[in-house]
Amino acid sequence: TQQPVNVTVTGAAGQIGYALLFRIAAGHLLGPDVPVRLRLLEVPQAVKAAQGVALELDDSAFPLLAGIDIHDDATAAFDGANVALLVGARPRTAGMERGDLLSANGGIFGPQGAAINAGAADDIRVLVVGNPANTNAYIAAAAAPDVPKDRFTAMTRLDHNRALAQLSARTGAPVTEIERVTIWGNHSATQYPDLSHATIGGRPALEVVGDDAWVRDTFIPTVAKRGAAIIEARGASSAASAANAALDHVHTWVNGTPDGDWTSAGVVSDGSYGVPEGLISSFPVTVSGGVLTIVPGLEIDEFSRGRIDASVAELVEERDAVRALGLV
Ligand code: NAX
Repeated sequence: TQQPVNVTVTGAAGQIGYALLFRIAAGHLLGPDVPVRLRLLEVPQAVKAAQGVALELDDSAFPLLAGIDIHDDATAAFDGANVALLVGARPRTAGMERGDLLSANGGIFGPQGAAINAGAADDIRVLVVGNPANTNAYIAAAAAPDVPKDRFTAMTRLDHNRALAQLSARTGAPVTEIERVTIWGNHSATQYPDLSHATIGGRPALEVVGDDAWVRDTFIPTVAKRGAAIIEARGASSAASAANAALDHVHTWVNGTPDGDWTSAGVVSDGSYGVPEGLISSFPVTVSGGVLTIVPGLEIDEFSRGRIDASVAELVEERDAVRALGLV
């Protein structure tokens, strides 16, 4: 029988944590044959709530769940971790300046990166969900000099899935027929959901849609502002869909992308598509043998160029701000 895979989840007592942990334990992260040991990291004041979640995990009698440890110390929580889902973050509160937000998160993701560097397993894969996700991943990677940079990723899979869903609703095509949708840039309102390479049943998606104005004026803003629409409707931010996207991200990272298709993920830039090297930006990526590769050589038209550049400019600003604050 296989050794359990150690999965560390931060922010375990939060709302995404509550939607995520039960599905990990049910095998939706790594598959139905892989036992998992959950390592929950929380701030001290939320440890009791995390213990409550652990009681419910116990009560689910998941056959694949090999154990649960609860920590308020990052070094212990990441020791031996194979997969790390960094969900807990400092949210922006009213009146908070960007510098304060980045500083507060630097104080979380710097030490967590250092703890990953110190003790995670050699095959560690890190997904940052907590916002600002791209820059938090950048900070964590910078604090982990001994871990290959390509093991740090930021989540744009929720945006990718939202794009699939919007395109499916518009065209009536099932999501399974839609391929090669891309989210570029930052996981923020500046992101660029790009249909210019997408296909539906093998046909160019833009041809099937046949309405550039819809793409520009409805599709792109609907995907980019979906988070706000969920808050407006639900009175709380996306949780189950975010958890689902985190599972999809890691599942794809481990199991690969289907032939001919790709996914979207925030990965360290190699300078492709004019994105400055080292930034964690969303790209179209394929996965084979557990390795993420930015899809090379796509043609970028003028509209796409402007949208990618605008989102990447925001990432550059965030990077410069965390540098100026001495966080990296
Ligand atoms: P919650 O506020 O419900 O939960 C966050 C949890 O993190 C809390 O229990 C808190 O105690 C914990 N936490 C804070 N600092 C911590 C630390 N240093 N170590 C360990 N735990 C810590 O937020 P939730 O709705 O679960 O969202 C979590 C994060 O995901 C937020 O930053 C949110 O903005 C981000 N999201 C990112 C998405 C993405 O697509 N990348 C989409 C969903 C979500 O908005």
